[in-house]
Amino acid sequence: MDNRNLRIGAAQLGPIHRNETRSEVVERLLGLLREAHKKQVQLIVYPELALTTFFPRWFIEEEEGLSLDDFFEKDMPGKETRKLFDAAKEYGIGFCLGYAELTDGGERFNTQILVDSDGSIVGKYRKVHLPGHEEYESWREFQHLERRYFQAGETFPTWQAFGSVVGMALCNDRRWPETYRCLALGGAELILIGYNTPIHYAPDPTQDKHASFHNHLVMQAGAYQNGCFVVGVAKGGIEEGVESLSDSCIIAPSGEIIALSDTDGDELIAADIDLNLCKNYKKTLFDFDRYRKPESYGRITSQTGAILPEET
Ligand code: CDT
Repeated sequence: MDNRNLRIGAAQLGPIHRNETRSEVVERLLGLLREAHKKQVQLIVYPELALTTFFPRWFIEEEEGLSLDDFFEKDMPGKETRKLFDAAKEYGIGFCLGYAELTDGGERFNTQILVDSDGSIVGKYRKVHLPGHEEYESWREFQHLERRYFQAGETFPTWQAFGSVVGMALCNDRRWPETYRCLALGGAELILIGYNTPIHYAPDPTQDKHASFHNHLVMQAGAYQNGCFVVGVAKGGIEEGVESLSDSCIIAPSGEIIALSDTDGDELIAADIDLNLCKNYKKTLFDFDRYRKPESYGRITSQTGAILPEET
């Protein structure tokens, strides 16, 4: 069988503060890219909304001097991000980057792109599962207004790239098994996930102490149950007073974590992955063709919430 090794990097970011300019952030991304180049990384993955602070924590209409558009990109590459595309192309490194997208038609998405080693965009994913709420909620210490600021994406596409089949997901998507299964049904062997996860979960703070465990639990299960490599990349640390989870990792199809960050700041972790390992799982225990029972899974797509049996 052909050798299908890939050296992959997860470029965790520490906090990005509100007054940090795009150019300053791009310099940080370039620093991690240079480190990746030194380590001969072929594909580097940056977090969700990697160009700005995690602005859904604010009800922006009420914030003095803040405009929602300031956090969005109209062009990709744009004036400042062009430098990242050029440098990555020069090094021959592919990358995956999350950002807030404003389309020509005025639509807003939480988006992640996959860029090939020649600098061309091969794939664009728009976040499907938008967590949080739509309106200002005064009882919260901070807001989580993704449902106000973004429109939901619709599908989980996959792409032939980097000698593999690649899929992407963003943050809250990683908690839903449907994400991984849809991507794996599109042949994904490599799933790239950026995230911003505030450790304090206001609707149920008893979950706060499990933030790290839940993060790894869902991605390790997604990798194993679908015979995929999963790369989870955080923007962590204390950003504008809100602590977010770090714990970026690279996970093998066995479900094992093979690389793990150990800081809350800008940090590159890397691993050599053998994409042929996916077959060990995809052609045995999780041989979809042989063992899946879609005729028994109708509820997955025909209903949203639970429908209880009638009481007897
Ligand atoms: N960015 C993102 O999707 N964060 C959510 C936070 C929890 S819900 C308010 C997450 O699932 O990590």
